[in-house]
Amino acid sequence: MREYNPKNIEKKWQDIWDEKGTFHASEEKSKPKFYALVEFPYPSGQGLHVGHPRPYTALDIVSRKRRMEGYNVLYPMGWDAFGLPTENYAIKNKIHPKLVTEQNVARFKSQLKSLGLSFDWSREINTTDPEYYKWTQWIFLKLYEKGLAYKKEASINWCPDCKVGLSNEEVVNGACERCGTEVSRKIKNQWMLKITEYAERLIKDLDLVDYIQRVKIQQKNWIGKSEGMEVDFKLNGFEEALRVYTTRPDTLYGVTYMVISPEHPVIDKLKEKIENMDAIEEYREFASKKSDFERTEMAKDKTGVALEGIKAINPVSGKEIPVWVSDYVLMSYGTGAIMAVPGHDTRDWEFAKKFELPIVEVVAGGDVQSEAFTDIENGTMINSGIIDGLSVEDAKVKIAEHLEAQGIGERTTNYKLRDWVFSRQRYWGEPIPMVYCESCGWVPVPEEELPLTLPEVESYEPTDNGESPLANITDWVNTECPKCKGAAKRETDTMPQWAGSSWYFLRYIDPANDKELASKENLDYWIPVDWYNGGMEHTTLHLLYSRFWHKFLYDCGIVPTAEPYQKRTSHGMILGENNEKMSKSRGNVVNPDEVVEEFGADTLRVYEMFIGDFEKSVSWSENGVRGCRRFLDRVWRLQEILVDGEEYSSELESSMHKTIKKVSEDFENMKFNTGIAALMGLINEINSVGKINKAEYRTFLSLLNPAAPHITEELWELAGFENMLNESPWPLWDEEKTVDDVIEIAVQVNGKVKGIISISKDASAEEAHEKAFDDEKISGAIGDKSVVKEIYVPGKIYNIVVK
Ligand code: ANZ
Ligand code: ZN
Repeated sequence: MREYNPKNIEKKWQDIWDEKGTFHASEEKSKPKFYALVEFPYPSGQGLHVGHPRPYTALDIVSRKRRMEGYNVLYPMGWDAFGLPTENYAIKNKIHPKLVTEQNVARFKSQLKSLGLSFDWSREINTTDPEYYKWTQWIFLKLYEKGLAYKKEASINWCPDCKVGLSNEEVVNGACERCGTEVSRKIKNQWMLKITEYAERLIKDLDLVDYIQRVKIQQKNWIGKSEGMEVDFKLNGFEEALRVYTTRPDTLYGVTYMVISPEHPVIDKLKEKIENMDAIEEYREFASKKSDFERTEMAKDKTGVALEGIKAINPVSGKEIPVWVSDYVLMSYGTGAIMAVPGHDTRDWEFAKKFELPIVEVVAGGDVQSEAFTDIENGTMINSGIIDGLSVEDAKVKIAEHLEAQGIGERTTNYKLRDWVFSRQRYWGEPIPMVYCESCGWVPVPEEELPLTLPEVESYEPTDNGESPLANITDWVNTECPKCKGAAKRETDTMPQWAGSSWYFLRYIDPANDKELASKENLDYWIPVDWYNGGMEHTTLHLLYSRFWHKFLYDCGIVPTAEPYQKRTSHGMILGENNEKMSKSRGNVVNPDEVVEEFGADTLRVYEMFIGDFEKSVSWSENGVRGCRRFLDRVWRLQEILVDGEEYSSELESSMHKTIKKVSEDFENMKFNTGIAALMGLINEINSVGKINKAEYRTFLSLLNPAAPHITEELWELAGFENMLNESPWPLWDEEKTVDDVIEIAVQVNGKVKGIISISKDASAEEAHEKAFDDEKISGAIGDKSVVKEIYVPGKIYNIVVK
């Protein structure tokens, strides 16, 4: 027997698969389909990280298993290649970002290939390819046509280091997601996408899909649906009322002052009457420098100025209250004005303490002078006029009806979600296909002229005043108005990196189509994606954006389903040996190439699946890698004890069925680690029996194949088995043979035998309970009486006491 040497076999099988197109999805649509998707990588200069193969191998396992089960599987891969790191590298090294991208893609691709992942490489896509971004631009034009893309002067998050506008989603704890620099504000004219129009559907349609719970929760929290009321407060001596948004109209009697945002337009309208306009202007200037994050941070000291000369009237108590300007109220949420209830809202309380404003208790139970009492959902109203003595719940309804009857309030819904800032002042992105004409305004580039390609430029560096480098290419900028044929200028902003990834899963379905983004026939067959796995860090960005675009395309009649992904799962991170995040600066980065070189791709694959619970973060362990290699060495040596036999032997029969069941179920349920552990357990048993027959060997290799495709294919060939292993059917199990020594035990209800159940002699109490309560005679005997006690004596009897 030859020794196990992955170097001799891994490349060999990869070439065979490539040559035969083994993993190409078929155009033939009679078979059931399975569309597995993993997030396509950003081809960074660092090359593949050991974190990448974890999700890729996981869905590779499922894809390989499904092919063996007879599915037509689409498991594609491509490159999300626009973006800042490449551009920054290009600027620094004076090389075109296109070349940087090409080099990085080549490296990533050869790394992925060396792992034996069963991607259909014939469908590879790249978001920076004009034939691809033609359709990204086309979708933008559709959005524009339907009124969902608009240009707006907006105060945006600005990264002074990257010189780029950021969406709220790209700001993490007040800092730029990419470079960590503190984000400031800048007024810019930006393209915006109306994702808010889809807010409700983006929440509601989560009911249609099978996402892991934490993903659904994060999506909902990000959209942030809030139900409350808008209430008008009269301003003393003025026509105009000040409208607030509140989720707690029940606390209306506890309102002791109001707060408006520094940007609130009412300030300018009341300018003449405000006695301290200088101080207000000064405060506005001060607030304009802060990001929304800084402004709303709980821990920050509260600041503000009262509007002197202005008073508001509490609409239920008739009391006069002051109006303050403070930056903890944002213009972009609700109405930009609030009614402050310091007794029951922490931020209002801090503000009231600082500026010595009255604090009134309106829900009983706390000590509002020393702390805001916020735990009030089940409280009772006090000091509250017409709602005094009511529960909070009833008070909300009564006050709402009262305000609505008087025409000074209405129930409304608000969302935290903001429209998507879609402009970037950078070079390396999709040009936004719009032209500005002095007489016609914004005019879309005609569809036939797409793709609108990036021009060649000398320098990719953004200008300091925040214009895109494209603004300097006058040849490109100056153009003709598509409408009036007069002189016009092109938009010089480009799209954000999230654009290309918002629809890429559709392009894999028909990657060479030059008439449509994908044919209807293909979309009808493949969509939705059956299983999409990706990082939790993409839950509020990419996942939300792509669901939005998909819904939009659904409304346009282009895609067949309201949701793009039927199932969404997420993997944990791989950390360094010391349990810290792997990073260059910590010097704890493990390079997958080196692991493949030393141990083989199959070992890396098995290890990454065996390392721990797929959903949890785990730390790398070289000992663990060695352990997995030893397991594969033992698999290799099974050849030595291979004997004839086309039926499972009596010694191994039950274990074979149990393992098939376990591995089949675990691989479908993301329990890759326990699936592999079952195979390790089986090999121990085989070794203690001292032989494995051909039937058993076929099954064993088939079960291990999705995780370790090279070694198993080689052993299959060495054994002289028919066909290739990946073309063989997935093994089936016989449920009865998975049950150990079944015995019958009596079930008594209040001391009388009411039924007999068949159960394994060492079944757990839960299993026994389930069997007993499933039995019609026994459940009939229990009827609607309540169970007070259950006693299970394994192998003997199950007693139920009812009353
Ligand atoms: C009175 C009140 C009493 C409030 C109370 C809360 C608790 P969510 O649930 O996040 O929607 N608010 C409204 N608009 C705001 C803005 N533009 N900037 C900052 N805060 C704003 O929060 C809604 C609550 O946040 C509203 O209900 C309002 O304060 C405040 F015991 O009104 B509440
Ligand atoms: Zn024109």
